[in-house]
Amino acid sequence: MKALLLVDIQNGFCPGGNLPVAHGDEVVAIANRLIEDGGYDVITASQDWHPANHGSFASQHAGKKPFDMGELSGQPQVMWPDHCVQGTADAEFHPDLNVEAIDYVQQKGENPAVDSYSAFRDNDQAALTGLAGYLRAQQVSELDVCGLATDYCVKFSALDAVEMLPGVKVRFISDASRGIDPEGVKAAIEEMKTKGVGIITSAEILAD
Ligand code: VGL
Ligand code: ZN
Repeated sequence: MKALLLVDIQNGFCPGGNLPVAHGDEVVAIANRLIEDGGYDVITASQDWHPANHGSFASQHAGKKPFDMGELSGQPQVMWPDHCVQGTADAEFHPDLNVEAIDYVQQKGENPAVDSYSAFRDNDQAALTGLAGYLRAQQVSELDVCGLATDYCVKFSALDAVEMLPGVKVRFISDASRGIDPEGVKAAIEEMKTKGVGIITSAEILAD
């Protein structure tokens, strides 16, 4: 079975959102085309879903501004602007995303004491989400990953897929993804390549 994982295609990461990724909204049309014509058996999506007091928010740390480095439960942590707070418009999927086609939504980042870039587990790797179990139950053998942001949640999700789903072929769809920091995006793509993630474009998938 072939699966698609759409990472965090939410208002908060699109222009006008609280943690906007440049041109983040441009992935929506490509994601919809992949859903429609990508030949996938299973469509999954992750949703960053933070409580208002999440510890990754600079607002929760005296003297910290967004994008400063700080600490969360003893680990280095980027201090983010408040974003994707549960129940707010910022946390909703982009309004043009074909959400009816999504078979499984994995919410993440609900524990205020740890961040969760990966759709598979928290950053401290202690608590797992249900996504790996779901994909195993669906007997998925190929997983394509795309969305927002390449240098954070997309990268960590793809790397965890390689590690947690042995035997599954994992690919990153570059044109269906956008990142926060251009240097970070380059490094993320190099790291994914090195660690066994295939790098492809949507054209290669849609041409098959
Ligand atoms: C993300 C930073 C904080 C992401 C989520 O979706 O890449 N980045 N929370
Ligand atoms: Zn977040």
